[in-house]
Amino acid sequence: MAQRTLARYLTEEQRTKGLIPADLKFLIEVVARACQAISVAIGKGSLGGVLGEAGSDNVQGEAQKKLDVLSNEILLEANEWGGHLAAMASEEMDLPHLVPHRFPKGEYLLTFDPLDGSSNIDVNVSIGTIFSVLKCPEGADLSSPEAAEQAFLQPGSAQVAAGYAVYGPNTLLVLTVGDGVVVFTLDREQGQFILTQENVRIPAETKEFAINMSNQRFWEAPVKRYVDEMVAGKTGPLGKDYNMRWIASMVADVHRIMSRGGIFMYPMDEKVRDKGGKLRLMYEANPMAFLVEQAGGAATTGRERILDIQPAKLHQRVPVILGSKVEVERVTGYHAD
Ligand code: AHM
Ligand code: MG
Repeated sequence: MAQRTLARYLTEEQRTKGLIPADLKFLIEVVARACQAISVAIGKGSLGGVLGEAGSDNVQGEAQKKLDVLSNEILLEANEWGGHLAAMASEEMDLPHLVPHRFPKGEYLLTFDPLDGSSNIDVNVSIGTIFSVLKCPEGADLSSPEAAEQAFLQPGSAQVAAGYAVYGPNTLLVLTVGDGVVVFTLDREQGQFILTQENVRIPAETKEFAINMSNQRFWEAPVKRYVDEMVAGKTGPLGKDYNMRWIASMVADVHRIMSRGGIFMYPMDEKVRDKGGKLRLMYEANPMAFLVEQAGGAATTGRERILDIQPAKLHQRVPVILGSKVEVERVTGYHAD
């Protein structure tokens, strides 16, 4: 059977289900091309002179790597001329990026973490790009970057598409337009993303958890209890042995869960309490929560469904617990106890 490229998949989805208007199709293809360019830059590593520090800090006060900055530029440049976007926002930029006046404006808003897993960039461990697409509200004030922030402050349930690219041994694009989750693999010779998995399902039960155990002493009681119970194994209250994995790239950890189940937690802890959590709502938690729910999993802060949160600011942080439904519901239940 003929290979289904990303373009063909999007065209056929629109034809049969009417879910992907032309502008959204174009947007997803542009983001995918940008991810291809990022994949090429990452693939060159030291030979391309792209590793190491950029010498600057982002709005969150984190040191930027050269590849953080480069990936951000690739996504901005790819997306600003096509007429499909009203504005973009990124982990690496304080304020939204408006489409320059010389280009037409479209009806979508795009947010992204251009290169997630910063601590893994220079050590050749999987990293990724995360993105989320919203509709720009009618009459939104886009007169300045400051004013435009308001247009982005929509709950994750309003997302029309979300996805991530994972740059690992393979480069994959994992996508949802609200009709399940599909996976494309980059064919490096052809320069095309090819559909390699449809109808991704996260098993409801799991024996694998992902959490940064070095934060244990800072966790809240419900998470402490849950991890203690998992570590207690077969003879503990959960009655089974668990395995632990922590890559410290959310994209890679979530992709493992997409592939074989598991639970991922960056919960509230005393170190991050004044910031609201570690991970960012708009371009990390929301797109991942949308994907995970579309694959039959669940995503909460421990106290509420992530997709229900009404954001108060662009760079808002939240606690994140996501993955296999039974386990996410268990630890969310412990928060309610
Ligand atoms: P980043 O956006 O600066 O890369 O930070 C987000 C990353 C996630 O990918 C990952 O889950 C987490 O931070 C790792 O945190 P830690 O370094 O505490 O293990
Ligand atoms: Mg990130």
